[in-house]
Amino acid sequence: MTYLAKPRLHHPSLTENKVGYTRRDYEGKISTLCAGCGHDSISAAIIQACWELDIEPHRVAKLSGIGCSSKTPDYFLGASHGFNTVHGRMPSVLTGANLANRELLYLGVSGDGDSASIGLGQFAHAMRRGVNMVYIVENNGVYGLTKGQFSATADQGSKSKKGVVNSDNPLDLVALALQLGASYVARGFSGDKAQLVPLIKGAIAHGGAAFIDIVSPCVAFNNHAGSTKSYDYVREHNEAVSRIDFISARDEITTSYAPGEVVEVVQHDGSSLRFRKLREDYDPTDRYAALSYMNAHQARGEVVTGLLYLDPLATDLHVALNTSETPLNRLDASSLCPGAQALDKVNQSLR
Ligand SMILES: Cc1ncc(C[n+]2csc(CCOP(=O)(O)OP(=O)(O)O)c2C)c(N)n1
Ligand code: SF4
Ligand SMILES: [Mg+2]
Repeated sequence: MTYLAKPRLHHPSLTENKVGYTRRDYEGKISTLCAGCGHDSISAAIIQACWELDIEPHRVAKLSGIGCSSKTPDYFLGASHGFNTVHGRMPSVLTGANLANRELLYLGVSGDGDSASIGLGQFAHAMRRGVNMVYIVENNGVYGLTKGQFSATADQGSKSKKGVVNSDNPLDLVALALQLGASYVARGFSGDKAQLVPLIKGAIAHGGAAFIDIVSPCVAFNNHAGSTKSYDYVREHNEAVSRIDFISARDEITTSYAPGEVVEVVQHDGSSLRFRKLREDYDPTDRYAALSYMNAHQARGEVVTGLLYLDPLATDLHVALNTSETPLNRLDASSLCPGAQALDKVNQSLR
């Protein structure tokens, strides 16, 4: 059941994007997740974002840990590079791969158990180092794969399916990502594809550590009354700060806006994000204001979604380490190991 391949037949009339691929070319195997699982909607949003951005599938590396969420890279971008790592260890494997080959687009897919429990240290260091990646947490508040134990992101006072009340304080990965220096921080909802697709596109175009926490209900273990990660709860308490339109550097601008209706932020690659403010008092370029806005609204039980923070001029780990422009995996042996004389010179400079 786990490895059902999809038929490769494509209808001849399917629309191709600018690099000659149809949307089906961005799909993967048939999902074996529960029908209605939020994670499948996130896979669909990733497929749509990559197709619309004209990304060649072989330019993407998908990495994940362990969990239902971490299984999903098998269900999208079947022609991309993939690495299903150990539970909670995706960030360090992604960091290593990124350092070896800076030319791929790195997509880390994880769960709240994978990133907020066993992988919390790894999550923190990837964020603070500014690894150029899109890091997605498919957050359902439970360990879905191991049958529904509360995870570290479950809200205090929320109830399990069997009525047990969670007494622990929750850990908020968005707040942590903001504190740790991530330069693109968003929260989405798997049930709101119109919001999710531009959030993912903006993260792909971003040139630093991009983090998206996506509330993704687990229909098997955490979609009942009393859960704060259920479809009903999130729909009723969703407090979207903005609607964003993503415009790639090549797109022709066809829509016009009345002055003051949108705020436009241009990223380093020439793409731009246009924010239609839904909350007048929200400033997505102020990290600390974002944190206090979120804390205040979450204390009232609201789920704050949208692009919460963006540093359009962010740089990444390669800039910090001054690595070579040529990916390390393409340097020849003499460049990688320049010999004893070069080593002596380095040692001399440190004396
Ligand atoms: C080292 C290790 N410890 C524990 C497990 C058992 N385990 C597998 S998945 C999982 C939690 C997954 O939860 P989450 O990341 O939230 O993913 P979900 O299934 O909810 O999408 C655990 C504890 C494991 N596979 N490896
Ligand atoms: S157990 Fe939950 S998280 Fe796992 S596939 Fe089913 S609904 Fe999704
Ligand atoms: Mg989970």
